[in-house]
Amino acid sequence: MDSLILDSRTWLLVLTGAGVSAESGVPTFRGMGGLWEDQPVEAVASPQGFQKDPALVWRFYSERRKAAATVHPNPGHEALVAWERHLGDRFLLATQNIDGLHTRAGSQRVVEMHGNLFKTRCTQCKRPVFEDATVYPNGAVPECDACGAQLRPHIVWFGEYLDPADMQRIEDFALRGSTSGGRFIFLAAGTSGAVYPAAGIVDHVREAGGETWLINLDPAENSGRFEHSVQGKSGQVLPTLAK
Ligand code: BJW
Ligand code: ZN
Repeated sequence: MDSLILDSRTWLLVLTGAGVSAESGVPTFRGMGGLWEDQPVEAVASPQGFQKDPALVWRFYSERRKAAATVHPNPGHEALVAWERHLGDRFLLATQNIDGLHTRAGSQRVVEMHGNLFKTRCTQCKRPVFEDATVYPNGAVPECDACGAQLRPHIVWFGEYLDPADMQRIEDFALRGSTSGGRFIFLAAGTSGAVYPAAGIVDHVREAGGETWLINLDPAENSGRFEHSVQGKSGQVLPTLAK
């Protein structure tokens, strides 16, 4: 197996997906067949789905809040914390996961590209996003204290734009890494490479001359675009990968 060399000239951008939380007991997206209660996830994870049936959407996220509150980070999360300690500002973790497990494990330089399951925001007013682990009772749609409008989960749904500040942070890091004169490495773990813009990061990194790695249990949709590929569970591979 190739090893990943992390030395004093290495810049490392990591992208994680649902597979990294699988060993903690969080079901992956495509593992569920992209279905929830027999309907496509897009029906509950889209602005159209929320407009049509906000109570159903809140039930979906309330159930996931309940489940995610009982799980714990695994050795894959912990390996990323150790790499960050070693590399400091030459490390950035972009995660598609909304379960907050990276932060709970101790990762600090984290961009939550698709939002956070334990945050809520107003659909209408400028009230800031707030921490919220509430499991709303069946059929309930919470309302904003400031303006009375419906509240929604702070999640990036299908067809919604990612926060431009998050994308900027990833791009800035990639630019600094690729022009540093050192080695710029991009490593994706536990992601099927099916959802954009995350699935396209590998192409940008290669254009910028970076080295690319994929750690995944099954072949990903964008597997062929990575130079190094290790098939396996992230909780087993990540802790032994770096030299
Ligand atoms: C393990 C493991 C173990 C298991 N160890 N591995 C370009 C082309 C075509 C379409 C588009 C495009 N650009 C944008 C789009 C539209 C869309 C999109 O990408 N659609 C695709 C389906 C084609 N993208 C968007 O809508 C994005 N917005 C956007 O681009 O705005 C601009 C725009 C607007 C309108 C039109 C066009 C552009 C936003 C995407 C946000 C996605 N959000 C979701 C839902 C969040 C809600 C929620 O969680 O409730 O985020 S989608 C869902 O997929 C979730 C995940 O974060 C995301 C990625 O999934 P991930 O993490 O890869 O998980 P899985 O389950 O797919 O894979 C797990 C993998 O792990 C598997 O491969 C296993 O083998 C592996 N594994 N155990 C290691 N132990
Ligand atoms: Zn409001």
